[in-house]
Amino acid sequence: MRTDSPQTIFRKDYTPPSYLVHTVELGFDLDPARTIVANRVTLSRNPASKSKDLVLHGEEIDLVALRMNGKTLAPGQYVLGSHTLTIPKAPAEVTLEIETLCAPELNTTLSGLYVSNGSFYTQCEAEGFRRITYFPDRPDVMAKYTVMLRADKQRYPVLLSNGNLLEQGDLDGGRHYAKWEDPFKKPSYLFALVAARLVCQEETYTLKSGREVLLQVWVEEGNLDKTDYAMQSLKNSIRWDEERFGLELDLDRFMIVAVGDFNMGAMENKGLNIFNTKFVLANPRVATDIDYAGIEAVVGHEYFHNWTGNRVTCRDWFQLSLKEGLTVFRDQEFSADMIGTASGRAVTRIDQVRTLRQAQFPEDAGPMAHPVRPDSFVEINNFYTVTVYEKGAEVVRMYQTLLGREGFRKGMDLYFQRHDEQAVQCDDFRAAMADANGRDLAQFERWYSQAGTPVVTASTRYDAAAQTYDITLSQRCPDTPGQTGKLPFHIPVAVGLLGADGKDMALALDGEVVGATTAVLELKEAEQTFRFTSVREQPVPSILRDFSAPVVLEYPYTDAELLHLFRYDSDAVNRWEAGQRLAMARLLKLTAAVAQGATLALDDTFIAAQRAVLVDETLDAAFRELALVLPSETIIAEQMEVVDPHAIHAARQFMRRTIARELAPELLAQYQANQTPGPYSPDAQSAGKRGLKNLALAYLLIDPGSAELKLAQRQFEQATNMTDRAAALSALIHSGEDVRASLQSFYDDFAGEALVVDKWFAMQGAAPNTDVAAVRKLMQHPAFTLKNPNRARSLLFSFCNANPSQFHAKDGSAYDFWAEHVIALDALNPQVAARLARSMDRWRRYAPALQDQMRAALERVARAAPLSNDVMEVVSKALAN
Ligand code: B3K
Ligand code: ZN
Repeated sequence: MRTDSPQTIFRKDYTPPSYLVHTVELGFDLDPARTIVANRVTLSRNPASKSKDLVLHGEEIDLVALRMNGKTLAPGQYVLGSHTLTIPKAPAEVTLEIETLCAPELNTTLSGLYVSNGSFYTQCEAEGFRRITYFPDRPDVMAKYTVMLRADKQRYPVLLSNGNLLEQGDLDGGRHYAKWEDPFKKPSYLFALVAARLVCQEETYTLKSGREVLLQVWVEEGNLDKTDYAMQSLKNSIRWDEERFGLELDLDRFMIVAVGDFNMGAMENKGLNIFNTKFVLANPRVATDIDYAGIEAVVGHEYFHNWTGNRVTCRDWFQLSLKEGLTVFRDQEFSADMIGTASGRAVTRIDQVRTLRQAQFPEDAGPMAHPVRPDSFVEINNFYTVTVYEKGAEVVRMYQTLLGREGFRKGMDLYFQRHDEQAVQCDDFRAAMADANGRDLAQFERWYSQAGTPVVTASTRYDAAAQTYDITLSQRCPDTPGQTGKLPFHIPVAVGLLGADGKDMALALDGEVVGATTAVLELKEAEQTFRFTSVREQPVPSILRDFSAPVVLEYPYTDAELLHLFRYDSDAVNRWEAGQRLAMARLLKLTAAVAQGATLALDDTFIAAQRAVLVDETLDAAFRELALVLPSETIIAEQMEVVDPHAIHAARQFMRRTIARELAPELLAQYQANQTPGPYSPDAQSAGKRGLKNLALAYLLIDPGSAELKLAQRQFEQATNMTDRAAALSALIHSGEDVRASLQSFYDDFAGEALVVDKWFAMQGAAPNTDVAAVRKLMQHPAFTLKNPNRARSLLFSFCNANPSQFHAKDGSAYDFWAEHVIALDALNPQVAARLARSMDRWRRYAPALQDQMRAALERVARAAPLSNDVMEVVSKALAN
C-alpha cells in the first residue's frame, strides 16, 4: 500500500549502483506465518559510481539483525526508510549479514514470497525480491546465488530453487533441507524458490551438442495427466533455439512449476520457470485449441528468455522491451515455425495483427500511451504492456524485415558476443543489428522513443505511356501524453502489385529488377515517392504486406480493388486485410444507420465475397475462419470519433445475422465438412478445422430454429474435447435461448478443474445477455473469489473488457460495479486491480452521457484511500488532461 506520495521515476535520472554484489547466500526457514530469511551478501564499491552510500531496497519485511563485516550495526550506523535501508559511507568491501522476517500467508499481492494452496512460491520481477530480503533490487546488479531451503518435510516435500541441486537431507523435528546453487550471475528479479507438495513429469533430453539435461514439469498431484504438451513444447523450444539462433541450454537442469495463483502468464526465473497453471495444464478433456497454442507460446517464451533476458538482461526497467519485445518476437517465430507451412505462418501473423489492433493501438492512442522504451513511470508493473511486449516485438520484426533473416541472425550473434552476462539497453541491441550489417539504423531509434501509432497514407499514379507506377507514401504520428511534434520513423513498407489476372507482377524499382514479387520500400521522410517501372497495366497495389510495420495504412481503395485483393492477393495477411476493410466500411455505415434509426441493409457483393471465401477449399480452414470473423466491437469503436457502443453492437449483430441467414446452407455444409473424428490432436490443421466448424455453428445459432439448437446440443453433449464442448456451450449461450441446464451440467462435470471453471465464468461474463446484475449474481457463486487472479479475470475482466454493450449500460451501473471492484481488488492485489482499472482508458471517446458517468467512476476510485501506486497511476493518467 502507498505510504508516501507516489513518485515518478525518469529514465534520464539513471545512475549506476553505488555497490556491486558478488555473491548472495540465502537461507530460508519456511513457515507460512513467520519465515526467517538469512542473507549473506558480499559487495564492493562500484568504480562507476560517485556515491559511497550503500542502498538496499526492502518492503513489508521486518529487520531482525544486521551485521557488516562481522559486526552488528548500531541503529545510528544505518537509516531504515519505509522502502530502503541505507548504510552511509560504507567501506569499499562489504559483507552484510541480514536477517529478516516475513509472513507469506498474508501476502495476497502474489509478489515476493507467497502461499498458494498451502505451498510456497515466489515472484520477483520486477521488484518482488525486496519483499523477501534487503537487497540492491535492480536489474543491473548481477550476482551468483546459493540458496538453502528448510521446511517441514511432510507439508513441503519438494524444495526447489535456481540452478543445480547441491545436496539435500533430513533435519530434526520433521524438517528437511535442500541446497541449490546457480552457476550463472543473475539479477535479483530472476531469483525463485518453490516449497510445495508437487509431483513431476521428467525426462532426460540430449542437446545437439550431445550434452544431457534433465527436464521437469512440476504440478499438483492429480494434474500429472496434463503435463505432456508443456513437456513437448519445452523440448521443441530447446531444439528450435539451437537451430534458429545457435543458442544452447546452459544449465544441466530446467524446471517448470505450475501454480494456481499467479498474476500473469509465467516467469522466466533462471532454471526454475514458474507458470500460471493456465499455461501448463492441458489434456483434450479440459483444454481448448487456443489453450494448447498458448502453452506452446508461453513455454517457448519463458525458455527463450534464458538467453534474451537472463544471460543478457536489462540495465534498468525502462529497457524492459529489450528482453520482452525480443522474446515475444522469438516466441512468435517459434510458433510459426512449428506450424511450418506458409499459410500457417500467415494465420499466426494475422492473429498478431488482431492483437495489436484490439489492444495496442488503443493503448497507443489513450492516456497510458508510452514509447516502447518508456521515459518515466510511477509503478513499473503498469508497464508490462502490449506496447512494451507486442509493439516491441513488431519493432524487432522490422529489423528482420529490413536486414533479412540472415542479417538479423548476424545481429543476434554480435549482440551475444558483445553483451553476454551484461545488463544493457535497447540502444545496444540496435547497435549490434546495425554494426553486424554495416547499416545506419540511427533513425530507427524513434521506434523506441516516440509513442503513438504512425499513420501511413499512400497515393498512387499509373502512367500507361511511360509504364511507370508511382506510390507516394507520407507519414504522420499523433501527439501522445507528453509528446508532441513527432519526427518521421524509418518504416519498412512491403508492397506487391497485382495484375488484372490476380497474379503478382514482376517488380522493378527505378529500372532495377527487384527479383521478388514483394518490394520492401524504406520510408524515412515525411513523404517519399517510389517509382515502379515496366508496369504494363494498371495494377492493384497490395501495401503493407505481412503487416510489415505497426502502422495504420490509409489508402482510398475502391470496393472493386478490395474484392480483387480479397480474391487473389498472394500475401495472405493482405488478403485477410482486404476482407476486414470491406467489412469495416460497412460496419461503420451500419453503425451510423442504427444511431439514426435508419433501415439497415447489407449489399450482395459483400455477402458473395464472404461466401466465396467460406467455400474455397483451396484455402486452409484456419484462414477461412479468420477471414469470416468480423472486426470486433472494440476495433470498430477505435475507428469512431464518438463511440456509441450500443449502435456498434446492433450493427455488428445485424451483419452477423444477415450473413448467417444468407449463407445458412454453406455454413451447414462447412460445419459437416470440417468435423475432426478420431482422437483429438492440437495440430494447426485440426485446430483450423475446428475453428471454422465452430464459427459456422456460432453463425447458425444466431437465429436458431430447433434444428440448429439440436445440432449445438448434440455437439455439446457428445464432444470428445474441450474445444468443441466449450464452443457449443458458447454458441448456445449467445443464441439467447434458455441454457441454464447446459450451464449447470458443464459446471457439474468440471467443478474440480479450476481452469475449466474459469472458462465457465468467462463465457457468461462476455455474453451480451449478461448484465451487471447477472455478474453480481455470478459473484455469489461458491466457486467465485477475487483472491485468485485467474478467477477474478475470468468474470470481471471478461465483463468489463469483452462485453462492451453491457459494460456501457446507459444507466452507468456497470461503471459503478467497475469502481467498486477496482477498489476491492486493490486491497488484495494492486497489480491485478491496476489491470482492471485500465478498462476505462478510452472514456473520453464515448458519447457525453456515458463520459460523465465514466468520469464519476474514475473519480470515485481516485478518491478511495488507501490506494496503491499501481491503481493511482492508471486512474490519475486517465483523468489528466
Ligand atoms: N517477465 C515476466 C513478466 C513479469 C511481470 C511482472 N509484473 C513474464 C514474461 O514476460 O515472460
Ligand atoms: Zn517475457
